[in-house]
Amino acid sequence: MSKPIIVWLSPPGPNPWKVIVVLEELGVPYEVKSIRFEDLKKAPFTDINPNGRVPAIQDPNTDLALWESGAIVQYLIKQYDTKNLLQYSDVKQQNLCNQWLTFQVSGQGPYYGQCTWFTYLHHEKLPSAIERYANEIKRVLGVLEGVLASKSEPQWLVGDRMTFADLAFVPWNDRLDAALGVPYDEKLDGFPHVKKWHERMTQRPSWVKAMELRAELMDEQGLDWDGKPKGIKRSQEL
Ligand SMILES: N[C@@H](CCC(=O)N[C@@H](CS)C(=O)NCC(=O)O)C(=O)O
Repeated sequence: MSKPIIVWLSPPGPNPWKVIVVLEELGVPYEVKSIRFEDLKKAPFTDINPNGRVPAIQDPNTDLALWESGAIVQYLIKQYDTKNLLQYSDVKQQNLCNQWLTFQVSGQGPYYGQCTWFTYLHHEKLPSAIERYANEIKRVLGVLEGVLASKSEPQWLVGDRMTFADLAFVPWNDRLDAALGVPYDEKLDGFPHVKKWHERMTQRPSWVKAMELRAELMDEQGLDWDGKPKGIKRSQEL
């Protein structure tokens, strides 16, 4: 049995949950270091990730510290997915999985993140910025919808089974309600294939366990599900 991998995370942010869900799927032991957003740009975390963003991992089995969720997922797959549970062994499908992971880290996460920022956190209401990022989210969802719709059941991004490429999209798609300011159950309305694909993954024990852990860690930091301090109802009260 390998020694637990240390995962640095801040519970409200979606990116670390990509790493947790992959570790859960692979059954790799891990330990969480949960830190507050305001401590991300300070030591000791910046000694691990000079960019001050989560996730980051430290793997005592290989003496490797790594940051950037895409690099971490690729590492975990290479090092710990010895039975090809979340990947394929042939070069074509391997690289298609990497393509989707790269699209997720560069084309999904940043746009969803910016939309959330301009919707809730920016000091000025800038409708044109919110509109730009909301439109980009819809465009990204449209790309996923078209690709999934063209596949035969069960629909996955690559081949005929779930891989790390599919799982990588879950955390940000699950927070679409916050990014778009819509009810949780309506966040994927208009994208039926994405919705089914997303729900197939969020019903898995790996995601359920990850979200139970998130709830626990949010509670520990006095935060509600949406990241606001407990007791605050609207972002204007912050
Ligand atoms: N490209 C990075 C993005 C990481 C990222 O932005 N993480 C957010 C949490 S989801 C964060 O640390 N935000 C803190 C900040 O913006 O200061 C990755 O995929 O790991």
